[in-house]
Amino acid sequence: MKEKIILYNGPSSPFGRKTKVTSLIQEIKLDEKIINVYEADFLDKHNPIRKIPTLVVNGFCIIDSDNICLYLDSISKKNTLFPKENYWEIMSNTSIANGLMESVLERRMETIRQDNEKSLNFIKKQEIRITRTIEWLENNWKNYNKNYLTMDQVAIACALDYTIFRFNNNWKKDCPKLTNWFEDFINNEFMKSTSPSEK
Ligand SMILES: N[C@@H](CCC(=O)N[C@@H](CS)C(=O)NCC(=O)O)C(=O)O
Repeated sequence: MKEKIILYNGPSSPFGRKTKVTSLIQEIKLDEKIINVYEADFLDKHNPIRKIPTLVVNGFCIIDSDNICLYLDSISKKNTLFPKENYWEIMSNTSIANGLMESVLERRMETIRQDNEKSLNFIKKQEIRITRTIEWLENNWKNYNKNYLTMDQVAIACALDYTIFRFNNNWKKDCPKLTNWFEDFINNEFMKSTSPSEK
């Protein structure tokens, strides 16, 4: 049976972008619906956590960007983004990128709270984690094979671009290896066509 795949996504979610990019690289056709997750009551019946991305395949729901990427990869005929060789390194680096996305998102959500609800300590904590994580990526950088895409590269690029979108690009001046790689990687069509936007 041909799968009917719906991807509920947002205009700027880095987690959602990771899944959309995976579908483009793995040439999986899906119906992407850009929604406002904060008003998406209908999503609760599929995903009680009510987060994007959420994937619905013939009515069956797949939650969490990592699971969605694994699923899309598993039904593709293209080279896997999760090769057995280096599998755990790829998974671990992907989790580091996810953590960076999470910190940038948490920081952003806190900064837009009203002044009497905002915690400057919390914002500071996220900023320290963001800086430490990007520094770690620079210090542990390995040269990726340009001709073999892996999931961690997609996740790191989405996380860094989201950092620029919601925080700043100060990291570029201190991270030459990461910057060189990133500037090249974002020129891929699957990155250009999925840039985050406000709406
Ligand atoms: N671990 C989840 C995180 C997804 C996530 O945090 N999504 C955010 C948007 S970027 C969301 O839906 N937030 C809605 C909310 O917190 O109410 C994943 O990897 O899919």
